[in-house]
Amino acid sequence: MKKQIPQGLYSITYESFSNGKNNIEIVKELLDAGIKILQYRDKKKTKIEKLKQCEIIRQLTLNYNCFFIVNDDIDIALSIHSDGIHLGQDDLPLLKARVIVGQDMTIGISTHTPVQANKAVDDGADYIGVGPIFKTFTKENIIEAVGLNYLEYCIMNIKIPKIAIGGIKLSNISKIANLKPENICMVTEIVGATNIKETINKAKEIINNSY
Ligand code: TZP
Ligand code: MG
Repeated sequence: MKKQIPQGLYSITYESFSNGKNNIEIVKELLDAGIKILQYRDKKKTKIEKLKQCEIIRQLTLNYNCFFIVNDDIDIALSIHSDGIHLGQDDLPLLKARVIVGQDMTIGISTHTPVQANKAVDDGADYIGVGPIFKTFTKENIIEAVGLNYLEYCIMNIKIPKIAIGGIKLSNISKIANLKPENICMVTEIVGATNIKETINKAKEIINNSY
């Protein structure tokens, strides 16, 4: 059976922005701080390096009852039995991915325009990424910010869960939280924080106060 995606803060790994800590160390901190939805994303490692980290993280996320999503690598996702896979617009198309992963695995799709969002829904996505809302230097191929308007469009028109992402910091998260997307993702603000737990607690407080 397909697992329900938890609402709230959505975390993504990014080792090179993690103050010298590796993904495993970061994930342990995230789980201890109560993160309930986590995506493994690493654009620099080899397949075998990613697999080894994902095997460890799968066990940790099971121990902490955290929903675990793998970015890009469908083969890794299947072999470690992750809860989900996240794909971008240039990855294997959703309909092809669905044939491979089956009905029970969650598929998330990054979207940047209303056309992409509606297509993701029509093709059976379980959630969409909505962004980058603000300018971000975290993504390798920097995409122009899509702005709050696109998030507003998705909130009004897209019925599956929406994950707001891109350039979101403690300083601007309330602008996002006020629109009440199901999930909000901050990448570097969390993995690069001096005190990860404190940053997560502050973000949760802002999100909770807006509901
Ligand atoms: N997809 C859209 S923006 C982004 C990804 C993976 C990176 C967001 O990182 P940050 O550090 O929260 O701006
Ligand atoms: Mg991808």
